[in-house]
Amino acid sequence: MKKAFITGTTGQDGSYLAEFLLDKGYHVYGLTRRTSTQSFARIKHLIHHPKLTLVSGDLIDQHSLTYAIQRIKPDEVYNLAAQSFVAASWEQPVLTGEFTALGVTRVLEAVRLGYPKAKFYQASSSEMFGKVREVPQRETTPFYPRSPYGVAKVYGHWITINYRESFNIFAVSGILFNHESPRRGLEFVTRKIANAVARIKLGKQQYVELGNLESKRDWGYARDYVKAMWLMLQQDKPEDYVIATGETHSVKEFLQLSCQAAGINDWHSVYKHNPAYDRPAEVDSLVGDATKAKKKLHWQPSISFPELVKLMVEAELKLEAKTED
Ligand code: NAP
Ligand code: F7E
Repeated sequence: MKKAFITGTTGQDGSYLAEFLLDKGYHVYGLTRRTSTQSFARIKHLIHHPKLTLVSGDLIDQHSLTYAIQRIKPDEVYNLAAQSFVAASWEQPVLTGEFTALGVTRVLEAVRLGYPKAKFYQASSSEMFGKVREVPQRETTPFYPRSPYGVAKVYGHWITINYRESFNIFAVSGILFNHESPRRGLEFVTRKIANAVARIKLGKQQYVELGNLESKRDWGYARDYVKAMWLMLQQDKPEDYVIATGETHSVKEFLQLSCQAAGINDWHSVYKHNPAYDRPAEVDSLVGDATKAKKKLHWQPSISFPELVKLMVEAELKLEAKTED
């Protein structure tokens, strides 16, 4: 039986990846950090699974990581934990660097010292492309990050490549473009819109306050993206891959389609601009070229952009209908 160690198990991607690997028969060891209230909402349906073991630790605690990997001897390590909210990275730039940048080195050190045979996956991000140097963005496009988060991810990306080249570790970096789902954090724009639109439809809220409606992202479905992570670790050679749909859409389009999906005729009537959500430096437009992943991993997205929006709005309508404020 294969063993996988996931950091960030309680997050959007970690929860889908844990499900995916458990379905494949893996024993999954999920790193969780101690908090005064538990953050297990996304994995509550898995908690009693006989092949899921939660392991206590933190990305800033080297010993907890090295000890876990020494003990578990996992075949695969997925480093998904991070301070992942771009807007918060201007408010907490040092913490973002600790978790999202140096945290990667700590997990790599744990692999190097604890079990160097493990294959390692790093959750790199399209935010590294920032002020884009090429359209669409691919594995060879130069980086120009626009936030402390993006800068931290560039560090994580290169230290992963460095450990591959220095220590011969099977370390890969997946450059994933935005991927969404009903398990997305409520602070991210897609879930924020889907949730607000559902609440407006049900009469629980009047409007949604947003920042820049013109920014464009290449949005895919999180379930498809965790499969790509696994595929990268099943290859003969460790290589880096861009994972994206190849389509770009604006925040405005996401809002319009969400309103349509909820049966709200005029999106203007439910939207207000709030400059508090504008960013000090914006990433205006991203669109990825996943040709390499399609060719070598035989990976492709399973749902379209309108289907993703509909799926998210329908999930919020169900959720909001059964919860009281
Ligand atoms: P997410 O929902 O924000 O989950 C982040 C996870 O990291 C949570 O489980 C969180 O634990 C954990 N974590 C944060 N700080 C930690 C620390 N110091 N020690 C241990 N665990 C810690 O993020 P996501 O959307 O699933 O993304 C997964 C990874 O992919 C992240 O590295 C993100 O930066 C990257 N990424 C995401 C996207 C995307 O579109 N989703 C695209 C490209 C790259 P708690 O539950 O305790 O907070
Ligand atoms: O913003 C604009 C905002 O916070 C998307 C993370 O998973 O994907 C994510 O980063 C866009 C930006 O995601 C609001 O200015 C307008 O242009 O949903 P977001 P993100 O910053 O693209 C990448 C790939 C990651 O790696 C990250 O971890 O939407 N926007 N109005 C807004 N954004 C938010 N959050 N809230 C607003 O009200």
